[in-house]
Amino acid sequence: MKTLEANFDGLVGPTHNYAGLSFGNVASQKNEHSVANPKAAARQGLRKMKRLADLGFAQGVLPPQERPSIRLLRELGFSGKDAEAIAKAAKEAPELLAAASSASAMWTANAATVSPSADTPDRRVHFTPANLCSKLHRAIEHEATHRTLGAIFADPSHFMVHEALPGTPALGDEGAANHTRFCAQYGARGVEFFVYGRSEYRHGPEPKRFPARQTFEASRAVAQRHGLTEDTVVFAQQNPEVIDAGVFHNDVIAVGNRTTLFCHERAFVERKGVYDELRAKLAKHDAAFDVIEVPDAQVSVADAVSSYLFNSQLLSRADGSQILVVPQECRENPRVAIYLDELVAKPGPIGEVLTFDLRESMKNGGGPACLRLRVVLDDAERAAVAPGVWINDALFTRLDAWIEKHYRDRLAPQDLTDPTLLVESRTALDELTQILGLGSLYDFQR
Ligand code: SUG
Repeated sequence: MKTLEANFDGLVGPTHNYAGLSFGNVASQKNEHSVANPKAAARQGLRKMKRLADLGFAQGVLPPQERPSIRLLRELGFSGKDAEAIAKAAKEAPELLAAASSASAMWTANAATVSPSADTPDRRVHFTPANLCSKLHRAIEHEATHRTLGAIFADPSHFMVHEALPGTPALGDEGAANHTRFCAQYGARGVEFFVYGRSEYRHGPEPKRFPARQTFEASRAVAQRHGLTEDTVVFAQQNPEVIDAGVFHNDVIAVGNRTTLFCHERAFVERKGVYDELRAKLAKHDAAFDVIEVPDAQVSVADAVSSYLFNSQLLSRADGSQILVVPQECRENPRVAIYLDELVAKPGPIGEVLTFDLRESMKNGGGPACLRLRVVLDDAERAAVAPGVWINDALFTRLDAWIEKHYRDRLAPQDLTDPTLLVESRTALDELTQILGLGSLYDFQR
């Protein structure tokens, strides 16, 4: 039996735009009102998927959500026909129309937290969709995410898709962006590492400028639901100072895979204690643990935030060596570029760096790691996944043609007021569910 890590990337939706919706996410705020290119965004993401599939990694795709969300507009009191609701929102509250139109479900690291069957008591893969309750445009994702995951991971003998946690500040949950699993082999029992930004009830340090989106209470609840035992979990607090510097998710400052944690030295509160606990718990499962800690003197937190060095994917090749998948911005920052050259030159677990142009997503604060949800699967589980979502040559070609046919190459903030965008988006998504073989997934199809 071969157990491996599959990556499910979000396909960028037709309404990809820059609306400055994410306070605390430096890129999102900096690029507010700039003109987006949804076609290029979707292509960039699809090319990453194709390249990784070509290299032999198990690569799946998760479909975009329906946007603009007419459901949200109606909940907010904009009534009438679809076009009327859009027109009213455009006039009275353009910021709410922007929230209803965001393509943010592309960042599937925030779709859910996933625990592999090797860690869970019922030997099923557990998913908890993230409530994303700290931002309105993201808080509307989890219901559709639940439906999508339910359609792809449908077999109840292998998969358990929970409901999201209640969407309230005490239980703010941002999914896998704040969760990492360490293990000797993917199929062996591992240690799941939950990183939170603040605690609602236990007094502790908190950021002063930007919000901490993930709470300890949410992380603990997810671990509890998935049935993870004490020796399988480690909770750690993110350094509030780095949240205030723009690290709105832990995956902007740390990434882990198998027995390696690659992180900035300022990532965590009481870092030594965190590393020691991870090492001790992994040792109980006969697994080693290595930390590659990047010193502030070499790469500052500001450099990490602008280059997204740590929003990289750390992937294990069949021979056990690891490759680091980084955005092009890492090559454009001289200090980060030098660091990466030195990293691969010296002996250690990371032997190669692969660079991708993901500029459209990056301008909203979404790098390679944001775009993917990791799901560890054994042979039987892999066989139980809806077959149409795996990226191969044929699916790549179909999706590429689908993007070409349906996507605009320019979307400015004012374009969100155009009611034909809804019609275009629905037409595209209707065709997509046929391509992916997922049945009627969207509200408008039901
Ligand atoms: O939640 N950006 C997303 C980026 C998510 C990145 N994900 C991870 N780090 N895993 C966010 O802040 C910006 C949308 C806008 O401003 O139009 C946005 O939602």
